[in-house]
Amino acid sequence: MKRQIAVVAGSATVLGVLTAVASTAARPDDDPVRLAATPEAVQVVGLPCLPSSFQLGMTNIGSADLYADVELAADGPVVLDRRLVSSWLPAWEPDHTVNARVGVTAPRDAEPGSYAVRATTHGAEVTVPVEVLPQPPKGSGDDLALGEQAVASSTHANFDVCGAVDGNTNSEQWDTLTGWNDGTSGVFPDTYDVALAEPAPISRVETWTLDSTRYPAARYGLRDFDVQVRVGGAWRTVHAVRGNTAGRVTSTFAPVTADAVRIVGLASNNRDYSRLIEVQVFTG
Ligand SMILES: [Ca+2]
Repeated sequence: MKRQIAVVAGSATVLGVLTAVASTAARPDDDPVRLAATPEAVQVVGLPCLPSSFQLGMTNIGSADLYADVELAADGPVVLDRRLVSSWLPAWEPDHTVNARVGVTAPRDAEPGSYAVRATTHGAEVTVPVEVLPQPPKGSGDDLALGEQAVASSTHANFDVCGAVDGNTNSEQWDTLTGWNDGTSGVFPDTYDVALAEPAPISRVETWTLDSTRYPAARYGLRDFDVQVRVGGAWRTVHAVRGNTAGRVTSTFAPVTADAVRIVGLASNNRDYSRLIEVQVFTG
């Protein structure tokens, strides 16, 4: 006991000392919780709609049920969507891992580099390396919508509103959260907005609706929709698409300086949902 007190004596506060001593006294040294992360390392880009995550795995390898509090901390510019994961961990046999999703983001001005997330509980710790990647180019010929903040009138529970700005246009991967599906079956219009990082003289929008082998656009894609741009806070239609059966629709128009783009879904070919696999915005 003397040695334990000596170890924590360097703590900055009296509260810290009391907490440390209390927890040391209450728990055995060999706390039977094991922590793991899947994947073991994470990459993140400092854009609002390119979220990363890992699954925190908590395993009780002991013979008694327990309640675990796992504290999470990130260094550098890395931001976590939770600081604490609490879970009841029954002493299942064989050992059973309980997983909790931890969202990882970085601000737009984050310095690219190597950082880490640490998850700790009594007697166990796991470190998750986090690589903050450089920003993708957003110049002429680049997709200005990539990773930017998307907002929709509604989003089906099985989808992520960011799926249609994640850079993936492959409809065959529709079920991997790379598409957006509205949440109001049979009710139109639906809107999907992307806010650009800054106003830009845009002249082309590529709208990718669902078009896979199993779900062809002619049966499941957006049939009627308006492409709009936001100028001075007002939405302006730059292309009215009607009777579409293609997976990709290119809208070109005279350059207009706008700070957001909206797809207004008016009807789909099977009359239930608006579905987008990607929305891309270009200045040229
Ligand atoms: Ca996508």
